[in-house]
Amino acid sequence: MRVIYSEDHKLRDARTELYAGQLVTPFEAPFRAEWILAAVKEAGFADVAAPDAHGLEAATVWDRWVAAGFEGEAIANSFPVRRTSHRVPDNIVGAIGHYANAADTSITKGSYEAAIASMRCAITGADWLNAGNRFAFALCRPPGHHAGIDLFGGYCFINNAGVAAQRLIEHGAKKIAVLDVDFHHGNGTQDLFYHRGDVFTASLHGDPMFAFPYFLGHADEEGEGQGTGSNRNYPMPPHTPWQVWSSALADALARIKAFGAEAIVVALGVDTFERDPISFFQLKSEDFIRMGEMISAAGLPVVTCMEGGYGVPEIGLNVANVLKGLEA
Ligand code: SP5
Ligand code: ZN
Repeated sequence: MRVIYSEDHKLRDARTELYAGQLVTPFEAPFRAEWILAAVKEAGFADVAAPDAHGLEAATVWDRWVAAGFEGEAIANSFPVRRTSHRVPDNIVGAIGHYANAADTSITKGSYEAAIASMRCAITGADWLNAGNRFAFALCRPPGHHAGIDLFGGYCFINNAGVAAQRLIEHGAKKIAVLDVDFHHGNGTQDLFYHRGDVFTASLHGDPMFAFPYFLGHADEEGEGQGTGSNRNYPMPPHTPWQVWSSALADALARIKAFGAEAIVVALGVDTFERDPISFFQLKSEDFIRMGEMISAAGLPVVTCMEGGYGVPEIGLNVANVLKGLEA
């Protein structure tokens, strides 16, 4: 298992998240990646490498926000919804709203650079598979699975797992699967591949009737056009335990095999943990070992990209347990 990690994740260190009507310290914070890195090393995963360099274009959002004279972090408060125009406003508040799918994610100085570093980890992880290896763990931070084609939000800016899948396709794979086990629906990833037949997307998550991202993730979303049948959602209710969750995983893996995927990109959130502060499933630390074992039993190369998992010290152990299960 190669672990790919960049210190540049620390450039994403927002002070504010809009949560419960208040600006709170963000759940998605630098300690997460540090705790996870420490735990995977502690568990014996010592092959840690930096990501390769990949293009960095200039981003202007933060500079435009500062130039507007605003003192807080950049958060949109107005959005295109029903019966509105698709034009991108010149005004920076409107422009951010145009590209946002949630207002929980403040943009800050350095956020873009961190997002690019996170994406580089995913690309380097995919390339580890392209070089003929079976397992890579891209310790991506910030996460990516809520980032759509032209949308950010849910703590995500660039869809790292989606980029990894595309990298595998561009290296010659005909069919790839993205398996999203984060507590939240992978709405961004679904958006990226919804009309494509070469990438199967499956997401196991809190039912959007009760959980973020609320507006996508229902069981009847199956893909469209060329992508018909290549998206599968497993929405599950509050308090879902491993016994129920794992039968959804078994179904997803069977469909990934039937689809003919040549590799799996796992979008790994450990916010399914019973004590996660913003989620409502009941997985225990030892369940994450079983999760890794089940995914491994599909017999395919696996690049795992880090997504969510918050607040509690167990996030590191839970990630390490998935990696252990994969290699078992
Ligand atoms: C990558 C990822 O896991 N993103 C999640 C973003 C969730 N942001 C909104 C959080 C709202 C949570 N509300 C839960 C109430 C718990 N009492
Ligand atoms: Zn999540």
